[in-house]
Amino acid sequence: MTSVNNTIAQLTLTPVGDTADSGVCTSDLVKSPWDLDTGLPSYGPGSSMDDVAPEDTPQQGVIPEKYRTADDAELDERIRAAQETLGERLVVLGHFYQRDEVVQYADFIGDSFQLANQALNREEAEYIVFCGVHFMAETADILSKDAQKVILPNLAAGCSMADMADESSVEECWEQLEEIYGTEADSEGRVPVIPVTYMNSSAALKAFVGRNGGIVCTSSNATTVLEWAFERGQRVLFFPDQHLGRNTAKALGIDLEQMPLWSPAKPLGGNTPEALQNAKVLLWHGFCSVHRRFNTGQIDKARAEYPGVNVIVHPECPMEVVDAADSAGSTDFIQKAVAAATEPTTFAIGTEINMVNRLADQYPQHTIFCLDPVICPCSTMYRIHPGYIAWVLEELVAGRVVNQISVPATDAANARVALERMLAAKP
Ligand code: CIZ
Repeated sequence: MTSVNNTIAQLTLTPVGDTADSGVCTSDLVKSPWDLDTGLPSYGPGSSMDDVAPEDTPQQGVIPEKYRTADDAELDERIRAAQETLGERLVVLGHFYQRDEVVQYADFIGDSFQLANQALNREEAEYIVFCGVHFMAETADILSKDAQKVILPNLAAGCSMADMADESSVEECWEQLEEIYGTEADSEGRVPVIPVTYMNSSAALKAFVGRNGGIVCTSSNATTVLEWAFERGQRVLFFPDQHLGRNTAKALGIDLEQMPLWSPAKPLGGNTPEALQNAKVLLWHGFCSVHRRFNTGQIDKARAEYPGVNVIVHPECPMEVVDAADSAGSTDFIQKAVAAATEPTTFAIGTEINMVNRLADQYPQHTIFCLDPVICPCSTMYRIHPGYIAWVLEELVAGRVVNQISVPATDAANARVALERMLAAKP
């Protein structure tokens, strides 16, 4: 069986497809992220390069030249030596979407749910170096013990989807919803609205849902979390990812007409009071720039070229893509689906390219390729580079903590409530 292994070798890539962004996507970031880390707020080359980054997006300062000019072998030596010196005092966590050059140093690789559990349970580690993006490091800080320090190797590793819902817009939305629905529970004790935030959101928003009776979800437990919410509320405000919200609610049998989109810049989110009265799930106008690139044309093409292909996509993809796929699920679901195939199978996968390429390498008996022929990586995940890892680790060896992610105590306490509800709601 051939392994169709997509690479990120192209430097200038023109997106295709009706839902793709209009700009040009480049993978220059792969080589030298520090060239981008001194400029204006932006997500850098990659899938979210056309998204507007908030003014206060964390920026990464310049790191010493020795890390910027070192070759792969030298960085490898430095990182491994520092890991050896720090021993049990250090744990390195890596997200599935990180590239291989990074995850090779991880003590544990997983999705945000699994990584949150690691942060909760690695009590022996003084330092948690998080190879992922900002909201994941915040979650690790919230769940870990006070004495533990969480470090994000590059502060510019954010998430454009998480930035699409900010605290003040959500508070404003909440006030409008309270005016429409009131605050009284119905005869079954269900409150008018339960806020549900996707893990891909700031700690401030996790705190918001914590203090308003809500809960966090990830793509691996969104169904369980929505069921939890409907036991306690008449409807749900779901942010920031409209697609995960819509796909999950639709699978639970909720009518599309009862899922209005909430556009934060418009009064009542752009809805009529009647539409809001009828609503079961209010979907925030947010999306993942990697996953919205997938379209049904790509699925048709895969089916035409590879009869019998098994198409698996992530639920952050648009609804019509999820509907046209054979199955949809989180990164953990995708990984398990490939691992479970006993016969050589062709898989067309709709999620971030690093994970697809890793699966293709791990399972050479299968043909595995990314549905999107234009390799447009997650720009923020790419901000983590071995050069930054070497820098933060050698600073730790020298007794200095750089790039610590520390959530203010009040937010941390409220966010923890929402996260613990999620961990407890696990099926
Ligand atoms: O939850 C995560 O880690 C993300 C971003 C996706 C997934 O499906 O695991």
